[in-house]
Amino acid sequence: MKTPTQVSEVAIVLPAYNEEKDLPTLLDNIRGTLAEAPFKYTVVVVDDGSKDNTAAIARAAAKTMPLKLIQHEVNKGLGEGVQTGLSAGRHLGEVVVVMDADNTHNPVYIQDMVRVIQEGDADVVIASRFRAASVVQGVPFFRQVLSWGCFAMMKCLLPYRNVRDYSTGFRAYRSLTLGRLIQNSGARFIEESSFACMLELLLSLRWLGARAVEIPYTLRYDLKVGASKMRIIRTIRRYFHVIGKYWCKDVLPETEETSLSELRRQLRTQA
Ligand SMILES: Nc1nc2c(ncn2[C@@H]2O[C@H](COP(=O)(O)OP(=O)(O)O)[C@@H](O)[C@H]2O)c(=O)[nH]1
Ligand SMILES: [Mg+2]
Repeated sequence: MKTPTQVSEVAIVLPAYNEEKDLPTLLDNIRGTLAEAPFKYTVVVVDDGSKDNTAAIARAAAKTMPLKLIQHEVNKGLGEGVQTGLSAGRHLGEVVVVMDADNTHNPVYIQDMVRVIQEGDADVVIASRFRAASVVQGVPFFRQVLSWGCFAMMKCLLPYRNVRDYSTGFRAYRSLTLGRLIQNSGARFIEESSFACMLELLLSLRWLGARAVEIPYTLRYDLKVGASKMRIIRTIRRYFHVIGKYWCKDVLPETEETSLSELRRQLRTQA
């Protein structure tokens, strides 16, 4: 069923930890790219206890563009950063886009993602590395193996209709769907603090029966100046934890949340 939605405002959430090297270029690009957009936007920078000038950069940018800075006093991890950003962002627009603050995700795709939600075909739109027209530049070999591994495991164990890229952070969410998620899971709707939070969030949307659509894009990892914050071994460990948890939810008889169970079962069998 289509759910066409008028989108007049969009929140762009940037979870940021020590991003002083790449954030200024990204903010300039957002300002330039969205100057003529058919919607208003607000950038939400979630500074997660950075020790560098990330917060100062965001504060200075707020004088020249619509930008809200939210700060965690101490570093809480990507999961809490994304949760804080989504919780604030859903009140600032009909759509919330989350993207890396390291200038590897080009804001030029935001309008395409918003259009898909506006046309009513999706509740979450994923900028995917695994579509025919997608290009990945500069990602280390082992990191590519990791995302392919995640894709393969998910296709076998927890397939989500239309989805190939399960672990990327570059996604757009319908705010109403985020509201449903919070209603269902509570204010702490992301439990993972590690990078596996992106997988957890997607699986909780799958569980809700949210519709996903992917668009191709070019990942410019070669533009990244700062170092990656991902702790690879920890992320792999947490992937297994998240996959195990949701796999059990899928196969074990449901003990709670029975109201939507039939709809979920139908959507899962279509996947
Ligand atoms: N809030 C928050 N964001 C983080 C943390 N660690 C990384 N990030 C952000 O998460 C995004 C992804 O991290 P990044 O280093 O780009 O990972 P990579 O692109 O996968 O190598 C970036 O926007 C980071 O600033 C953290 O501890 N807290
Ligand atoms: Mg990145």
